[in-house]
Amino acid sequence: MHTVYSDEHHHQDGNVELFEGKMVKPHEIPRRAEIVLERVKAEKLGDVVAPREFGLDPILAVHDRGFVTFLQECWGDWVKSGRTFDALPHVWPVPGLLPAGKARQVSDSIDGKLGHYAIDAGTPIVAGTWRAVHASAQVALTGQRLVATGERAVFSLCRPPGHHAGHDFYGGYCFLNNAAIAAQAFRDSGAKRVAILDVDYHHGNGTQQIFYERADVLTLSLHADPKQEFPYFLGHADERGHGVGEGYHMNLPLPWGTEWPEYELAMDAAVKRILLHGAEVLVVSLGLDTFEHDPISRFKLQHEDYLRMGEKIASCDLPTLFVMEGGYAVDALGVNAVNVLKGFEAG
Ligand code: Q9C
Ligand code: ZN
Repeated sequence: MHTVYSDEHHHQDGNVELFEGKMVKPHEIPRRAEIVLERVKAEKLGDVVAPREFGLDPILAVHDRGFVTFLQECWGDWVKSGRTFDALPHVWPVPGLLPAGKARQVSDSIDGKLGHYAIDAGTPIVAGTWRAVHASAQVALTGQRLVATGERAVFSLCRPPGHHAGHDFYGGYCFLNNAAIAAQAFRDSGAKRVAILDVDYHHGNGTQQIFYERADVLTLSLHADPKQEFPYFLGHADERGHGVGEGYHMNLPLPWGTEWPEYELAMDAAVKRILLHGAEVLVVSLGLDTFEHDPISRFKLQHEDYLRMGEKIASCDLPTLFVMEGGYAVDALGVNAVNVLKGFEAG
């Protein structure tokens, strides 16, 4: 299996995130991608290739123009306003704030803009953020091209991750939705039916939002119950899509403490739904924060369980693009990620 990787991710290297009431060192760090790359090489998974450049068009096929411009210009505006440390929001336009019929306006102030586009204060923007997130999307798009032109499976080693980013919002360490951008590119290169399976510990709220009213891209997410866990406001089992998209989204929330036997049952339900969809291609949002020793998560999957997970994904028997998402037990991240890919190849 080819791995697509770019060193550009090093430009996303924040100093702080707001976590449990404290400003702490970010969990989403460059070492995450390095250790996965090291394991890919040590296990001889296959060639490591650099991304090609597909430009902004495939990004704008999924994301709002004003939002993308904000991401490109945020750091410059932040510095112009006299700040030197990481850009984080501290004020939000909650739904009840505006009177009925009054649309939300984008502020001229960078602080207003940050609150307009961010869903949390855990996702720092720094000087190199745009450079890194642009490259991460190109890593996903390059993997998409390789699968669309005949590879059975490709690993897009994306960093920063993407599944919390929506059409016009960012957060949860995510800026552009790499998996959604790749899924849309599959549609635009001729695939009629696409599926995105999200196995990150957290609900893929951005991916859900982007495709919620569409029947062509089936989205499925296995995650910690939003009643207990980030992103808190979305990811319940009764969110099933809307309009023509009704029935084309599937949430499988699971309780804290979930181990492989229960996780496997949820995966079986997801695989069944993917096959029913008649998907021609599968995109996997590959988060490894379901691991028992993940520092911010509370599922209990073990190293070997990721081999089983890969085999399960292979049972869909579809061309598959793996897109890296979360996972914060950094020392174990390479083993767990590559176990999924090796399990897939054996399955
Ligand atoms: N106490 C990804 O895995 N912080 N993002 C949650 C809860 C945000 C994770 C804090 C976690 C985002 C891609
Ligand atoms: Zn996650």
